[in-house]
Amino acid sequence: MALYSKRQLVPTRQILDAALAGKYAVGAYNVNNMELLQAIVEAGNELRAPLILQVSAGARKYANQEYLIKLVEAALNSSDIPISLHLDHGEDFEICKACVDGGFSSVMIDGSKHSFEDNIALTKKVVEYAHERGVSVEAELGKLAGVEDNISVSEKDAIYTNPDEAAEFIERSGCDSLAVAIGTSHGAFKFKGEPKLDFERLAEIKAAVGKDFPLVLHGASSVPAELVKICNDNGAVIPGTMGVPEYMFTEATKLGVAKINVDTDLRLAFTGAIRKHFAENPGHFDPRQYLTPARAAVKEIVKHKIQVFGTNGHA
Ligand code: TD4
Ligand code: CA
Ligand code: ZN
Repeated sequence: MALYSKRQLVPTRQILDAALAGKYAVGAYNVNNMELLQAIVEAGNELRAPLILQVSAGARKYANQEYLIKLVEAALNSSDIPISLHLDHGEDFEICKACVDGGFSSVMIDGSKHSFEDNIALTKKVVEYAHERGVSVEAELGKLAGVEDNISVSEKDAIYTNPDEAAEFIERSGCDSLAVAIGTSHGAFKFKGEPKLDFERLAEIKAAVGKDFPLVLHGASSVPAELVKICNDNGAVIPGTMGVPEYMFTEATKLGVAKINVDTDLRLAFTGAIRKHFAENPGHFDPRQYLTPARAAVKEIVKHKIQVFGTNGHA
């Protein structure tokens, strides 16, 4: 379905194919309100970077899908970079259908909690509905569980993505991209001890699925110490954080990762700026006063991500 904007969304698979060909990755940034969206789109515009905007079930519940679509229409009209709109972690056919019908350019069906066969069947059903309407589909195989430092080989085999299964899954489901489990997890507490991703496994997955198939890295926030410090220096209590070190994205991108999901870092930037503003201006109560620096902080972190992922200059 077309949006009511002068400019239209770009199919996500098109953005990902260009990223694979150009050997860079595209950040997928979670959108929950107007300020986050404006920050992300301004960053992409300034650095000439294609963008994937993603909306979770939680975002739909918080903001209402219709409001978010209208905001994205406004963003399209105030930018000239390729933008796609993606459903993040759709858990059943119905939510995927609602987003396809609403005009999204891709949906994720997250069937990772189901058996291999049930995940294939569910993904295939979403693919059939979405492809008929020009919408691409991301699927997930393996579990993004919080990972301990000393995870054993047999535990890894149980939760991480199996390369041969990945190839079979893609072949049978027809999905356009695949989220892989190689040691990342959502949130601000990703590792105990040394951060470690299973790049050997990622290389095997890439070899099994082929070099032209885009892989997706979830739970990819870096949780920068500076951002956590701004929060904690201004009243927050967020100890023991750890994210994915930035140097790892170069390796991941070489091994077929074309989409990198970032939410936590945006939350930290937004919240830190608000906390700092209130600490310095206890008398303020106009939302525009504290949301202006919050929006600026998110724009700055997104610009940084764009440079780390190598997305700049590709729009
Ligand atoms: O898929 N995501 C974003 C997860 C969004 C959280 O869902 P709710 O909006 O429902 O709370 C990621 O992979 C982001 O990973 P990150 O490392 O940023 O946590
Ligand atoms: Ca999942
Ligand atoms: Zn995710």
